[in-house]
Amino acid sequence: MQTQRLRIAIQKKGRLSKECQELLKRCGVKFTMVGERLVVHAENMPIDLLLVRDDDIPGLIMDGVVDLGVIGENELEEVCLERIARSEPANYVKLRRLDFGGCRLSIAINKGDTYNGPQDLQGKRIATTYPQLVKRYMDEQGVQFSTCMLNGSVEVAPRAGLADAICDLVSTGATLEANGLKEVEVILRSKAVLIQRTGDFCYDKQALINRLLTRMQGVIQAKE
Ligand code: PRT
Ligand code: ZN
Repeated sequence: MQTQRLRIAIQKKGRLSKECQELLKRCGVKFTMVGERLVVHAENMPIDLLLVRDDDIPGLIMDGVVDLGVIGENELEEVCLERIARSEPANYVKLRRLDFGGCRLSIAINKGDTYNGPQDLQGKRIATTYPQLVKRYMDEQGVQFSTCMLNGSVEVAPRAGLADAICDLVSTGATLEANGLKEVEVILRSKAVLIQRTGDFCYDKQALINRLLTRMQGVIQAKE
């Protein structure tokens, strides 16, 4: 169901939501967040904001349910690999990389363990929320491993005896430090990105996207 209004999916609550809302506001989109609403209508442009869990954003784009979305590259690439593995549509257009949400997806092991390279992970169990990205990396390295899939508390898995290593997002490194872990490999460097569904847009929608992109360019450059 195509609507005339441009649909943009953004994270409802979390590390990307504040900066994402700020960016849209600086681009001149006027809106007010009200309670637990899923859809927020912009007041001055034909734009609807869809407020969802970040995990849902890549799929909403790849299924063509929304027109634009803002998502971390880590989540985007994981979902993409997952959908390819299930033979589901996994297409999208990356419009631009944004200047927030920076982090890296890294493998970490117990501080006391020695490490000379990926081959030291041979036969080990790795706890992660990103099994597809870990598999891609380990396949590239030709190293066999097993997975321990966790959607939270990944950093406690080695201490709890659930895994030998972890692969998780890192920004300052404080969480690894607090859990007696050390970062040994960076497998992905990630930032928030603006993505678009594939397929055609009506003239007005395309013109609105172009206008938003031009403004975004200006907003981001002004900050640099
Ligand atoms: O509820 P919802 O599903 O929408 O949110 P979420 O809990 O899945 O995601 P959220 O809000 O935590 O993160 C959203 C996105 O922010 C991620 O997908 C990344 O693209 C980006 N991002 C940037 C981060 C971090 N930095 C980050 N440091 N996401 C998570 N972390 C976590 C990390 O998992 C670890 O637990 O912060 C901890 C490490 O931080 P340091 O500073 O101690 O290294
Ligand atoms: Zn999430």
